[in-house]
Amino acid sequence: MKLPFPELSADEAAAMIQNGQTIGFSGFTPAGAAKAVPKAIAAKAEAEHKEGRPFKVGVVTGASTGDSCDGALARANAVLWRTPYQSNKFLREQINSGQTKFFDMHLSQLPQYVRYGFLGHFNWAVVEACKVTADGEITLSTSVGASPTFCRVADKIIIELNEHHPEALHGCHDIFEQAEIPYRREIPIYTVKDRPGSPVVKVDPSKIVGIVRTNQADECSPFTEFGEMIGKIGENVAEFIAGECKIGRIPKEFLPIQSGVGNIANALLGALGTHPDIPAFTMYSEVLQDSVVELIKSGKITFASGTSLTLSNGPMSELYANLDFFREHFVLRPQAISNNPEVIRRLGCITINTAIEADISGNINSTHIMGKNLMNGIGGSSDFTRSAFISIFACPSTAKDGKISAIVPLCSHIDHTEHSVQIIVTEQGVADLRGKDPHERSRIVIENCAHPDYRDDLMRFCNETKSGHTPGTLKDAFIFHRQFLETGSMRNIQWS
Ligand code: 0RQ
Repeated sequence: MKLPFPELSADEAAAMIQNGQTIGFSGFTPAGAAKAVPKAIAAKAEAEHKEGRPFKVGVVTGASTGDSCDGALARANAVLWRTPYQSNKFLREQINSGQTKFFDMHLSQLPQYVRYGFLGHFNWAVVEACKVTADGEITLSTSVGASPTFCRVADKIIIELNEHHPEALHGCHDIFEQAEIPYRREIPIYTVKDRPGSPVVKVDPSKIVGIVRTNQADECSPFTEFGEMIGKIGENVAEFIAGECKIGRIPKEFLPIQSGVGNIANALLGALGTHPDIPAFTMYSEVLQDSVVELIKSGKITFASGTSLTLSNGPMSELYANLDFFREHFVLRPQAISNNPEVIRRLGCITINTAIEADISGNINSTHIMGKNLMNGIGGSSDFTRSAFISIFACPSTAKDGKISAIVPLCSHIDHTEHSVQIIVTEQGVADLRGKDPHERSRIVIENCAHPDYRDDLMRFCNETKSGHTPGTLKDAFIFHRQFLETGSMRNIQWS
């Protein structure tokens, strides 16, 4: 159908964007991320830089994006500032070398920051869609993220109309935006399936300055086969949850699961799906990864609510080929709703996220390496953890061929404090921290989760002093990290 909006090439769209402007791009992970326009903006930046002119833009998205957005823009040195999350190698280098300003944010809060002007003026919203109507009804593609908010606040909207995504995705989204503060009521979601919103983002059509037609799959990589270590972590998480059901601490109806991003999270969900004592379950999560498709097919997941379908090509093709079946089993919501603490607390979610390191008090570092360099960002992990019914963090007990202990005296950066973290799981076992004081916690974490190579040194740290509410001393709190930075290994701590 002929639309009343100008058809633009990606280069024509990029030509309208000026140095220093702020752009809200669609995308939550590579799912539904804008692809053609950011690539063209990167090419424009390179051309401008060649001419000796400055060109950088503020880049805001739902979460991370694909290589055509974060990768291309970072390689072109075109990112002035970036929030709320990223996972791109090139952008990470730019951030850690100080060339790009990045601030880490809770994903549920981003839309409100944008809506109330905390991040300044938004010139552009560039959003991927599978359908748009003349009166400004946009059916998004594989993610919702913060796109409704970008469209609401931005001066102008460019739509990447991606034919790769079927128009039949219409009806798979539930776009609910809260009323203005202070006139808000509760969010009317009482079960994971509830849909208080609309299937489309409604915008003033006069703001749509052009349509860029594309035909490109999301840039989501398939997961690698996971090894014995991750398999064991999955088993430990599943056994723990099954045990909680048996004791009756999880109600017999079971509770919605949230699971984080990456290989480990994908594998953990798979382990829950195959455990004989865990009943069929629902998800109230943000990222729906490959294992969700398999588990919906097998009937182990009965319904999944998220903000993105982060699927590699195989599972995505399967979902599209059987959309009539799958549409009954999932919904995509704005990240302000998928990650909303009010709903997470009400539904009683069991949350499972991945840690970079955990300390003996139960604090978690999800974002920074050796207290300095950013890995990805906090993402939605805290939105879920802080409001969870049961909050779980999982990771291997060591990293970098065993030279790093993931269990340390004190985390080198803290994203989730001991107050929010209930359960820590490694391949070694499970530390249940509920109702324990700091001295008890430290012993449980060391005995159940630390790798045997590191237990004696961790225990020595605890035994340095018995006084005070927490074990150990400030003097040696970073002795593991200091030794790694000096020698390349945390093994056999040289106590001074
Ligand atoms: O390094 O890439 O050089 O090999 O960190 O670690 O073990 O591959 O784990 O891919 O599952 O990611 C926490 C980063 C885990 C992720 C994190 C090194 C390790 C490797 C990656 P290499 P793995 P994963 C909601 C949930 C925050 C956001 C979140 C994350 C690399 O899960 O970003 O939870 N979470 N969102 O070698 C030094 C240590 C290390 C270490 C691991 N202790 N010291 N390096 N590594 N532990 C979803 C969203 O919000 C979108």
